[in-house]
Amino acid sequence: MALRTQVGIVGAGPAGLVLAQLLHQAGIDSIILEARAREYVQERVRAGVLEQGTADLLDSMGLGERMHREGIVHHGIYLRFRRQSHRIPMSELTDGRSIWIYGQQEVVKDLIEARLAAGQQLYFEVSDVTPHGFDGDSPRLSFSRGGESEEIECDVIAGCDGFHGVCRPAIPDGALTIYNHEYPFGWLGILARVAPSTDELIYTNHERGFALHSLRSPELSRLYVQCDPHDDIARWPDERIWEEMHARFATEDGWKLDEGPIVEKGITPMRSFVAQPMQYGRLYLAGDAAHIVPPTGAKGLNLAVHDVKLLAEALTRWYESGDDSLLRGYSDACLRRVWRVQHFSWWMTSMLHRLGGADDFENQLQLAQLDYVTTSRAAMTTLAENYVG
Ligand code: FAS
Ligand code: PHB
Repeated sequence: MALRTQVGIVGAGPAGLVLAQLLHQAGIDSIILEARAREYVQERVRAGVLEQGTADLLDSMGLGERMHREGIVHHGIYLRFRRQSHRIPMSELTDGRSIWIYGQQEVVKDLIEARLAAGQQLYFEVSDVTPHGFDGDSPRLSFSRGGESEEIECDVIAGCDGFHGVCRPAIPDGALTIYNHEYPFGWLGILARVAPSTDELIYTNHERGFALHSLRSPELSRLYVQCDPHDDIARWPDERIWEEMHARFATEDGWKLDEGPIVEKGITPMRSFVAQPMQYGRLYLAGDAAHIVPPTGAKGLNLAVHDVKLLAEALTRWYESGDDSLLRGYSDACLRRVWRVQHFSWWMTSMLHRLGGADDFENQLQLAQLDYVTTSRAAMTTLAENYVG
């Protein structure tokens, strides 16, 4: 006997979970299918910065309580180059908008808890998820759960299954235009049980490569260094990681980076990717299923949330009035923000990372750009309004 719902959602990451919550609040029924176990999804260490709009949306969904209690509001960031730090006063430049430091895994925990507490359907550890019939008006999702084959009949499928999911590849060849730009470097990220050595994020351009000092709590630091995207994490013992961090964050005034036990480390390759249009028939792609940005602009999660906010609004209008104009315009509406964010993330990445093989001329251009961004109010404001979203 097939299950029946209005919206079949593939993926319980930020995109799928926020979409399901927004639909639930609009009285629209959905089922989420997630390949991984709940523990895995909730412990995956990924994004750390919420734009003002994302934080406001969590509040509007009644899910901001723990973010307000445990999250940290930031009003600026530092750009560090030539061993000197320069603060970008983002809130001052954007009429008070700020960012929230609140880990993606915490957002996911809050959303899953709310979903299950409301008795809404979310199936973990499913397999063989396959979208069918989305080129007509009776799409279905087949999948396996506990060794049993099952099916969901729905009106619409939301592909929120990330870059390696099954929904985008299910769209017929030739229907999508793919834009893909791979960078010649990746990020080695660590989570260290030590109080952050800074009050706000530090983005560093150094001759040895980019470094970022972020944080998760008063006791937990999140740091990254630019590395070879194909490097093996086994070649990065803690001592080497800290040595590289000290070298890249060093300043003329003797600023000190405190070390602590590294509790998590990993290497993430970097790419810019867009699949358009972000819809095909009754299948709608959202988040990393449709686009990937380099994390330098702290945008991935926030862009995913923006997509599903638009998708939820479009579906709500369609169910309430039969008007499908927003659904028909979903992809175009998302892509305006996607390409703005793609450009900003590429710009931040290009300005801060030492491009392998770049000649001195290109490094001088980066430093000139950094000098301008940290001395011109107009240039600072451009960075600030893109960063806070
Ligand atoms: P997600 O990938 O988060 O979620 C997709 C979900 O679908 C996953 O739970 C997956 O298990 C599930 N799924 C996949 N295939 C499936 C299938 N066949 N059937 C059922 N379920 C399936 N962004 C930032 O802003 N800042 C950062 O610092 C940052 N760091 C990152 C580090 C790493 C290692 C990675 C991979 C990404 C990082 N990102 C960062 C980007 C990240 O935060 C994404 O933008 C964000 O997770 C996007 O959310 P979703 O679109 O929901 O995709
Ligand atoms: C993080 O805290 O994980 C983080 C912050 C800013 C970024 C990327 C990652 O640009």
